[in-house]
Amino acid sequence: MSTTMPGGRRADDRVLRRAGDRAELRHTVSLIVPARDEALNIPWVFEQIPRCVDEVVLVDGDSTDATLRMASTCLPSVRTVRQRGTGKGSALRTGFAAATGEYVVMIDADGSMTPAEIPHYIHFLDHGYDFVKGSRYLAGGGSLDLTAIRSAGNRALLAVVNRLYGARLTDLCYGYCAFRRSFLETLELRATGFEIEAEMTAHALRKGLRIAEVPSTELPRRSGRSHLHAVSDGRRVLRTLIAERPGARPTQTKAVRER
Ligand SMILES: Nc1nc2c(ncn2[C@@H]2O[C@H](COP(=O)(O)OP(=O)(O)O)[C@@H](O)[C@H]2O)c(=O)[nH]1
Ligand SMILES: [Mg+2]
Repeated sequence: MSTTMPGGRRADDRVLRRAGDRAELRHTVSLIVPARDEALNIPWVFEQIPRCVDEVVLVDGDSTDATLRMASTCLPSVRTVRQRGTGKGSALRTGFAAATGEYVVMIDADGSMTPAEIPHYIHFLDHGYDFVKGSRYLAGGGSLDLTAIRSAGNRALLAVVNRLYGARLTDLCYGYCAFRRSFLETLELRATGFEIEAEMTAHALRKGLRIAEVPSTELPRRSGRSHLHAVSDGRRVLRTLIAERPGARPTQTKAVRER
């Protein structure tokens, strides 16, 4: 028998298992931050990291400025690792391999992504999704950083991924993502450059991971210049999407991976 509590709640509501109870379990979170010459931007990013993050791994790409010193001054508990290989993709893969949290979130170090959004990504992982990607095109998101050429390229590549993989995504080339670390091997990441974000999405789709998109607002990088080259990096993304498409012959996949 249950007794009625103030507000109409029943006493045994406290012990019954309810839908959504699993979300009460707290999972550990690693934040991976690839950085190459971002000393001036790191303080803005690090001072906003929310409490739900247990570990911050900064992956340095042979910075020639004070990136490493700035990182450990702003956040003494930061783990800094030197990337293996070159490019953002190599940096992220180095960071993923070093992560210890159950959830892995990746964020840029240039101040274009707001750390306050991290709990939105965690929310979807807590509720059963495996791979969560930010979208600048969902209602509630946006970009102040996309140039006309980048926006056109992103839309064209998005159309390719949706067509080849039978998906209905709203964004593709955006590096604010989160996933369960238990799926790291499943994701089979090999990309070295900026095509890593497309490779992650392509493999998540191909392997049947449960994918969610969350609205995200991209701000202009706070200082310094982008390391991305719209045309050559766009081409790498396209080659990756074609080579990794469902049903592609392994020989084709191998050819692109070895380029
Ligand atoms: N470790 C490392 N980080 C990189 C490399 N290339 C870019 N990044 C970082 O990746 C993030 C995104 O790069 P960015 O140049 O802003 O590219 P964009 O946002 O596409 O214009 C930033 O935090 C960069 O510092 C690299 O080769 N190594
Ligand atoms: Mg940027």
